[in-house]
Amino acid sequence: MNIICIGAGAIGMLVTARLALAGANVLLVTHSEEQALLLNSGGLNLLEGPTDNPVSVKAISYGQLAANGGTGQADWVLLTVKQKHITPPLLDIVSRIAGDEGHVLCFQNGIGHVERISRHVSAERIFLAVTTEGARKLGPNKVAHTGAGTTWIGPAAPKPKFLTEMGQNRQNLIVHSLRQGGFQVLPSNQMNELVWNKLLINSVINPLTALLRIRNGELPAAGERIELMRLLLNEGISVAKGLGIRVRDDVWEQVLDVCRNTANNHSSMLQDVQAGRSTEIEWINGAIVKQGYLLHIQVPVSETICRLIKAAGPSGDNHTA
Ligand code: KPL
Repeated sequence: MNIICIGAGAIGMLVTARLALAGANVLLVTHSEEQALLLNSGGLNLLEGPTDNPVSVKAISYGQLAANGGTGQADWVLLTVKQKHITPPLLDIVSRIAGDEGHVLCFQNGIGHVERISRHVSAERIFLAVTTEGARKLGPNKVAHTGAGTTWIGPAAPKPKFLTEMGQNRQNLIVHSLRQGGFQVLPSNQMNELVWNKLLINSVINPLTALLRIRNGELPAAGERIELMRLLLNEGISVAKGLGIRVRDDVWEQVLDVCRNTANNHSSMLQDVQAGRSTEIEWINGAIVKQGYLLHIQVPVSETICRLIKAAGPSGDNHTA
């Protein structure tokens, strides 16, 4: 089975390294040519606890992949880029390398990408992954596995009848490969619910840690912080329920658990803000605001938080999804 992983960030590098170690045929697509060269010549350093494992990987830059014209090279395209990088030119490449039968597995935080991808790849071939694996990119050829988690995989389309026989076979293959790579993987036909539950958690932790410039473990402190966490979560829950999504009863405890379990982490949004990059706010809290508007549900705190994060981003970041 041919796997092409597009996006050499923390999750893309972790997944590629583990798959390569397990003997899978995997190609990692990087943003820059320098990173591809570095990975091809020196391998990828995977830090698992105190152990530094050099892993031999194959890499190609996005530019080289765009120029080389091949179609149908991938049985699975693992899309590990951020939401903002899922652009029409990238999707043209995805659709070319997936050909008529390749399937796409999306690892993004937030929502909004499936609609964009389905303009290029037929809906029944789009799958979602929700993962609680912890990973931190330490350099262009170095990633730390900061915590073992669970990864749920299933079709993006809300109705399981969308899982065709080919989709089912392909799902079995990718689940098997990822398990061979040492990940705990669970197939699911309720990806929409899992995505929304993760979105609710991210909608609380990511913007608040980014605005307050604190680690995840420092967020649930008594007083204003807890108040803001609850206000954001309650707005998100109202919108999710308005959409008919089943929200877990213990979602508040889950938020607190994630803060505890990832206490030392800088959230991805804090990392973006600190690096002067635009953030994923539009696809997380922005999605709550957009859906709230459509459902006539007031979400004033989410609206203000979106504005504050955009104002803190590069040139007042007015990127829209
Ligand atoms: O997913 C995350 C992120 O940073 O994007 C959390 C769960 C908040 C862990 O840092």
